[in-house]
Amino acid sequence: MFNILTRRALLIAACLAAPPALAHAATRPAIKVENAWVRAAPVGAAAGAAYMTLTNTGAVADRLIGGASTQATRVEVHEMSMDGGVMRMRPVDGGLAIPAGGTVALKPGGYHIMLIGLKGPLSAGGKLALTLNFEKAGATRLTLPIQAAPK
Ligand SMILES: [Cu+2]
Repeated sequence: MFNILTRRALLIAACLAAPPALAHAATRPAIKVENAWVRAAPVGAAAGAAYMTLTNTGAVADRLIGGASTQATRVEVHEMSMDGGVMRMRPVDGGLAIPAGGTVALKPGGYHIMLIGLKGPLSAGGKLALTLNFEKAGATRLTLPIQAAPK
């Protein structure tokens, strides 16, 4: 009798422990970064751009709100758009939304990470350390290959 009760108590304890763990996982977005690269920039270039594919594998929407790099003064999330027949770029207002389960591509001619105030050239074959800041997922540290053209 004592044994059965103990076993039941252990089962109940195991069941009670499970839901909070699941709930915690569901409220945290998880961002997967793929195909990340930085476009090579020559000596004297003021700015550079980084591209990648971001997938939110979590159940909650998130936003890419900015970043940082030791190789640039400022890191911003930009978008390209046509303005009176002229291609312009500007910071994305309020950050780049990444819906739960969604994928957002940052690519030439569209969204990109702008590296402003380069502290040196971005040489093809080299690497760039970049931290991306997400509103909910927090900071993600990346090391991106520097390339002359898309993979
Ligand atoms: Cu830009």
